[in-house]
Amino acid sequence: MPSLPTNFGLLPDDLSTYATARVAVLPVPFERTVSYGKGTSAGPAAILRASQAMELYDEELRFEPAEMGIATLPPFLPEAFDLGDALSELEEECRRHLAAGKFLLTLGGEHSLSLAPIRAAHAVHGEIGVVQFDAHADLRAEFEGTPYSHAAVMRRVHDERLASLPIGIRSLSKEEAEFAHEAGVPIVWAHELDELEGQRFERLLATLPEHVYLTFDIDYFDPSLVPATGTPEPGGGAWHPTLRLLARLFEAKTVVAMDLVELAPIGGQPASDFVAAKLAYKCLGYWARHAMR
Ligand SMILES: [Mn+2]
Repeated sequence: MPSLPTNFGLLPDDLSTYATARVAVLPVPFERTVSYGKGTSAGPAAILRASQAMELYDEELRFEPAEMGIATLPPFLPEAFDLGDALSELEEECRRHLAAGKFLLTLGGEHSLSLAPIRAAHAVHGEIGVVQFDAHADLRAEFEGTPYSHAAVMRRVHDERLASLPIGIRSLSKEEAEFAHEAGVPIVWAHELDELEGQRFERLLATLPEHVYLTFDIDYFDPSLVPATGTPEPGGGAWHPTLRLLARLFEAKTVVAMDLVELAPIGGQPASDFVAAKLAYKCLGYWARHAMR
């Protein structure tokens, strides 16, 4: 077995030292409430490993995003048994890095963890909106006995009175659909993705505050691109159109932090791991272009 990768992008010391890095990568191999396929706890290590084989030059942006400094933190696993307490531990950890002025990239792990960095970003940056790329609405009041389930994470975000923009949704219950309708959650369904770019996306972005948190569930992508996820759904997003949406999001808004969750690596099929690593690095590049202009 290769040793556990601990450095996103396999960067030299001068680009991966915490004190000077603009970006902090926090691996959170957290898996408590998954419903179907397991394995998201192996997600962060698989993303880090794949990231070490990436080219650091971004041919679209024409610079090396790694030059802004990307420090990878030790994996963080909350200790509390109680899910709410565990999320509080993680929130505290996230808050430290945001307060230190870092752009925080949290690597999951299951989607339930996103509530912690979202709350931390809210505390540190004030009013934020939450952009969610996902196959699932995750708007349940609770699921399998806990309000902190992965299937309820965006309902908790709604409870925090934060504006949200879910993109690529194609799986939800009748109750979630009714809730979204009544609460005015502006869901962009997966079957509408082809018509999203342009005016509709601009109108939706305009409904969000200047500061935005991005939560990216890898099952947003079509399973033909990313089969390695616990609850795959057909009809998801494609690579380049998604990058164009992300580029515009990072250009139009100040994205203060993001997470990438729900990768459940499949042994011998590294393609999904590389999609996740490259997606993270593309987002860091879009962030760098915005932050350094
Ligand atoms: Mn999902």
